[in-house]
Amino acid sequence: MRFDVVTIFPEYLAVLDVSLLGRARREGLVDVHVHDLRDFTFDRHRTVDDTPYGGGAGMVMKPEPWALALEHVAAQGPAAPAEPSSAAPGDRPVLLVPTPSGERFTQRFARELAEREHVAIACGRYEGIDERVFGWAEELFEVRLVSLGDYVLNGGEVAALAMIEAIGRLVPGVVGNPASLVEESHEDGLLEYPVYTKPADWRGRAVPPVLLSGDHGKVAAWRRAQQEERTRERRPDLWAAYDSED
Ligand code: 6GU
Repeated sequence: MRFDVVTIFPEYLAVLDVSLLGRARREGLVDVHVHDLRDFTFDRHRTVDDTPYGGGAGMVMKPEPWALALEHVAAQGPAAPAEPSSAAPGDRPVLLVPTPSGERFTQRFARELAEREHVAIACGRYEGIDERVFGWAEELFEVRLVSLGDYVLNGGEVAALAMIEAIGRLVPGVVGNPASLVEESHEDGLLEYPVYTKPADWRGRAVPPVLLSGDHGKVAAWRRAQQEERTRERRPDLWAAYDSED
């Protein structure tokens, strides 16, 4: 699968070269291209922002560099149509726009995106991108404004890294043992159970005896109970949604 990230801080994405995703890139499982928004400006100062209509604090990202950058990205995608307007909605690549005013990015959403061939990410800075860009981009992309949670980051880059990791690790082959993907927090609507390794007694703290019993049924029941207890205590919101399912 291919990711294209547009940002004014391309060096921010350098960490994608390391760790699991770095290996996946070298093995050709995940292809990540980073583009500098300023390469799509033509003035001496490579200007990407301007003052907001209606007044107010801060600066707004100008629409035209975004249009040029996103046209460039759409034309590079794995399934770029010769004539963009002939693309059916299902074949458009996805454009993720990280913003605290977006819909929540969840494990379910990550799973859906891991099935796509091409995901573009538009990292805004300042007070945001001129709103008209999102409507304009619908012709080329399925546009989704997404938020990681209810707090504010300075720009979309850290969110882009988080989303690329969350999506990329679900691409077959990226995580060595696929079984480790199913027994994880959020995969079944519950938080993960606690885990332990040797020694069985560590600084006076014992591993829960059931885990040493060799009784797989008992272990599974204990883990399930732990998942439920943690979810109830730490994430009442998830627990309410889970509890109302059955
Ligand atoms: Cl996705 N972007 C920004 N800029 N801030 C955020 C966020 C995203 N999610 C939470 N805060």
